[in-house]
Amino acid sequence: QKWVMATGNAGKVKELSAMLTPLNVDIRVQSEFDVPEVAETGTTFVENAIIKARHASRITGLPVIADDSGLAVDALGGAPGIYSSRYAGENATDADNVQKLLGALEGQTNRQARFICVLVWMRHGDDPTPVIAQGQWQGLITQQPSGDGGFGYDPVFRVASHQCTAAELEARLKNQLSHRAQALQQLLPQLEAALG
Ligand code: ITT
Repeated sequence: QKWVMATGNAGKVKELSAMLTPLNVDIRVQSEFDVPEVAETGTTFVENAIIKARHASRITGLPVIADDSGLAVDALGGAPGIYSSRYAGENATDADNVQKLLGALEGQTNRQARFICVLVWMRHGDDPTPVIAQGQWQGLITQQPSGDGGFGYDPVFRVASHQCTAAELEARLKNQLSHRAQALQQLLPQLEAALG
């Protein structure tokens, strides 16, 4: 069994690789196959995950797992949402996005937010029954960044249960708690059923 991970995000690759180890599947990254970037033209996480999975699967001819995720902040009406990776502009770094977020929330007392992750797995590019799962992770946006683990908005995402930011969690712990971990937990039983 060989699958491709349809993502160019190194943080996702690291987390998904660790979480998928027990499956005993040979998981490859899409960069090995020169999969070009595809425009994420969907209006939902589900649509964008399907677009990325289908694209990579058509090019590689292999089963694919894709991840579309983001941060939804209550006081910003759910922004940056599906635009999380380019919140501060097309070539924004994680640090740029974090700064833009802290600026947008300046003086705001409602710091409630959640990470959302949709995982899609499909057998081939024309698979009419892709396997889809979602996970969410509730937290609070801090006043300043702290910690250097994880990626993206982790340094400003406070995990109430552990009284620290997601970037201060041990990688293993983040992989048990996160939106991505919760999506994977939903995905696994469906995958087992689909794979027989
Ligand atoms: P691919 O499309 O190639 O997978 P991407 O980074 O463009 O990579 P998305 O469009 O799904 O992927 O955007 C996800 C963004 O949401 C990501 O860049 C982070 O800013 C944020 N994000 C998602 N999961 C996160 C996590 O676990 N911790 C922190 N930030 C996260």
